[in-house]
Amino acid sequence: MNKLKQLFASGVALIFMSSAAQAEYGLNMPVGVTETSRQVYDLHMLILWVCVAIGVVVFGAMIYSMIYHRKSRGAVASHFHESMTAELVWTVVPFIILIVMAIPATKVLIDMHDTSEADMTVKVTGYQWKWRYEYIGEDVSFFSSLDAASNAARQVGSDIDPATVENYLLDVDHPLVLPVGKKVRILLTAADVIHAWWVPDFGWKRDAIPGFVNEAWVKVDEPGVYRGQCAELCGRDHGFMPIVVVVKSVADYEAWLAAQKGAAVAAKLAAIEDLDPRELKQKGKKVYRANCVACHMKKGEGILGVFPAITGSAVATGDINNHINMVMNGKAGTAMAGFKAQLSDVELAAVVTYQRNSLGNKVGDAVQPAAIAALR
Ligand code: HEC
Ligand SMILES: [Cu+2]
Repeated sequence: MNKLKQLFASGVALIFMSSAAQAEYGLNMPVGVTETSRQVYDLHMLILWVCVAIGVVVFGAMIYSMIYHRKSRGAVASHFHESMTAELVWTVVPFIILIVMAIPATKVLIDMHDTSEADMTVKVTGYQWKWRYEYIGEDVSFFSSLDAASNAARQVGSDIDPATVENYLLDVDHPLVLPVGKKVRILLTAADVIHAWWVPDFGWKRDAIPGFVNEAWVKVDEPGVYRGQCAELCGRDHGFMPIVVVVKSVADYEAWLAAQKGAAVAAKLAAIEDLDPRELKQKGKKVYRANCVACHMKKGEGILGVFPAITGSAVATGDINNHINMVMNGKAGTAMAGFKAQLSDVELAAVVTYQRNSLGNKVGDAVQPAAIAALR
């Protein structure tokens, strides 16, 4: 009994004390920032009130009967077996109610799925555990991972208090950027397991399934920052692949897009240049922290029996070509995915060099971005 009381008390405390967290929770669903999300909200309210009306009628009749026709008052149950009228009424009335609800619901669903006449298309691919955004026809694409501050605070044994991290677990390094007021068609797929792309303010959620392409669209009315998360249990770090969409004015969006294209060209140029091994190692550490620690762990110790250690690994201290091949192409049938598509030439060269000369390894060699480019 005492245990139960304790449990109840802590539950109540949770509800009332965490006022900061509470501010995020409303009782109702959010109205959102798109026409679709408003339609969904209106539909939700309509159905809610239909349910309330049905509830009032049904429970009203029940409670009335229980009070005024109870046995102690001498009430005798009436018998109306096989009453044609009753059968008709309780078949036809719910049927009509269902039709009345289905008409607006179908209309909203059709609107939601109508991706025609879009102004632009973005392809979204789910990875364990990050998102990739490709601006179709623009030659701009990038990965979007959990931001460094959240990532550091979430590690086991980290001495950073998550409460001090702004937008903890809800921030990314590279947000999806969209123009305001444009209809954006979104194509969804995944590269490993099933993920789901969900931004509550947009009013929909869609699965990202390997081998399939799902479609959706969004047209945001207000510039702003909208946050969401992967909504499909997709493995160990499922809770660490947030979504951030930054909606900008059309002019700001165009400027951003142009800057991205410039950065892509700069990255290609950088890949031609040879880098100092020290610089490679420094860059490699960042790449490792962002892409490899989840499995191989911060100090390269791995997880015994699950993910091999990098420290002293035969691959990371052996033939460099073998090592490069492992990182670029992964190993089929294991959790070691190929990073060829995810990382640039510089990043791949950096992370391989880092693994060979850090995390307890001291091979002393390095690989240059140009060598990686030649292997593509
Ligand atoms: C999702 C988990 C996961 C992530 C993330 C991951 N790896 Fe691996 N890695 C594995 C597994 C599992 C193996 C063992 C594959 C096998 O069975 O040979 C492996 C093996 C390796 C090996 C060979 C180690 C050995 O001695 O067998 C290297 C090198 C390596 N990974 C590098 C990387 C790099 C570099 C990154 C980041 C860019 C990375 N890995 C990210 C799971 C992962
Ligand atoms: Cu996911």
